[in-house]
Amino acid sequence: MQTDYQQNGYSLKRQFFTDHELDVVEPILRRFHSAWIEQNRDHYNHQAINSAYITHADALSTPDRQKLFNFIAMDKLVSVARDIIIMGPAFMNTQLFFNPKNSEQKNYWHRDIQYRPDSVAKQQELLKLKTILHFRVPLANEPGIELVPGTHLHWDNAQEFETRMGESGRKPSDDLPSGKALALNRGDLLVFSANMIHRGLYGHNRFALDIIYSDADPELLEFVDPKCLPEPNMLKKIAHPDVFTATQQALNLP
Ligand SMILES: O=C(O)CCC(=O)C(=O)O
Repeated sequence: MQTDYQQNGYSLKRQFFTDHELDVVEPILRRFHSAWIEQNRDHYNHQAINSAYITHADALSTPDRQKLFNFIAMDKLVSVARDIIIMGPAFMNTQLFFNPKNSEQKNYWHRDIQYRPDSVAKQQELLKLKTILHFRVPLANEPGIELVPGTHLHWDNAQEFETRMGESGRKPSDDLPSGKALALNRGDLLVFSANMIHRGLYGHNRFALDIIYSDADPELLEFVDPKCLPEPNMLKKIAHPDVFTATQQALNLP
């Protein structure tokens, strides 16, 4: 029998995290966010909806990084990642998603692979070969994510493609009849393929951590900043250090 993920490209697990688990990391993420806004004021004021590289050695104190790494590689989360990436997931990055400052700003349908410098033919080929997963961890209730089920494996129909590309009079924010909106609550976990057609739904006080895991593939991991990975003494305290060492090995890092 196919799993939810295999069939639809996503898996939604309600009340996956305890309050305590979230309470440990939320203050760290909020501190990061305040500092990030200070350093990126112009971008934040004009269009930002996310930040990244939260685990960078220059971004957090050592105890805060350790707590965040412990969260990212906790047993039950890595177990979900392993069920999907059977060969073993590799840590790619982290992102924080928040509302645009301008409440009129529109969201946009996309596949993450469309931002790579690959032809459409190559993107279609990559779809079936490479897995990148977003683990969305909402810290507050949010309108969530809208996605087009099954598009982790199949290409767009004409309307989906024109919308995503903003062609033939369509805008990337136009509704798609094939879209499925998944409202999320604090405590839920949504795992979805970065390859599939999706868009963020802005509103409420959204503040979500996305943990990104992928195949241990150097091509996918090429933009990993080594300073976002745990140092050897931190690895020893993590439940599943292999998700980080997989990244180091794929990139031939010391
Ligand atoms: O939540 C959003 O604004 C977009 C999310 C997204 O595109 C992603 O996680 O790849």
